Amino acid sequence: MGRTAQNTDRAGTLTEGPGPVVVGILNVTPDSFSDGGDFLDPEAAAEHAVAMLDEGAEILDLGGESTRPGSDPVSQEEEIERVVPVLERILSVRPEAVISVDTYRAGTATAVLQAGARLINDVTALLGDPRMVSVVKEAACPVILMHMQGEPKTMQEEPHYTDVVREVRDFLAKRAEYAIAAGVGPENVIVDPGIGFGKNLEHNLALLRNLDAVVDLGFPVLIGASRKTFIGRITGVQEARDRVFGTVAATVLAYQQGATYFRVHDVRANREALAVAEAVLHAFRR
Ligand code: HH2
Repeated sequence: MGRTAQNTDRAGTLTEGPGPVVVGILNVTPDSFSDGGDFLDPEAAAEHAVAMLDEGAEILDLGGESTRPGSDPVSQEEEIERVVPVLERILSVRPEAVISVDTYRAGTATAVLQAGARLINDVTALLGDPRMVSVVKEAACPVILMHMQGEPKTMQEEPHYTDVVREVRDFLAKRAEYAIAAGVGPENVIVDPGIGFGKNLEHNLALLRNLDAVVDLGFPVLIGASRKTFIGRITGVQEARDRVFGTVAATVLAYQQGATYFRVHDVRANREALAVAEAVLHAFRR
């Protein structure tokens, strides 16, 4: 998955590895925190998807249920009804599009994989539905395992850690071990520290500053910082859709520390920033 390029390790040595991969976000929901309601109509959603592909998104991540703080779950039927028509429409115009679906429900995952999705993004790291692990194993598809403390409804009320970096890293190591023991190919595991999922500003910053602890697990790392509240807290930008500059800073710093996948709303801005970061990091270092 993704392009092959030369990466620079922390000692500045050139090594073979995947180039940065931009994952464009498409929320087919009425209540997502920054684009809720924008893409409920399958035609509008597919149009936005194609625009993101043209701007350089290598993967599209479709979501049919918001996981923003305070959000309520939807039924599996509703989730499938929201996502599958959009997925089919995108693939009818761009059959080569690589589509991931943001779901923790095995039934939804089965339906979307059948409809042509190629990755599953599980914000519960396979804890939300005991049948999910066999679905991704059978499909032999990549799965994103994300860390979250608590659940979306209440996760931001009082997040608490003794050592957030160690706890998140240990959780991801255990979930990857569980997936692999159940038959998921190690090459199909992607891990994600879950920026903003049961984490306050200090927790998010600690994770972004010490991302090497997660990178060192040896799995590709995905970062989802796009337009999130912590960026608004730092920059003072209230409107989520205006947080693009702060998002780009988080993307570039995470890339420099070894993250590979960047789940973002603003594809062009992040793609261009990553191209410059990649060029600088691959330049000859004396
Ligand atoms: N963040 C969101 C949703 N899904 N998945 C992964 N793997 N990592 C993330 O950081 C992540 C995610 C929340 O952002 P968004 O999709 O924009 O909003 P909402 O959950 O309100 O639909």
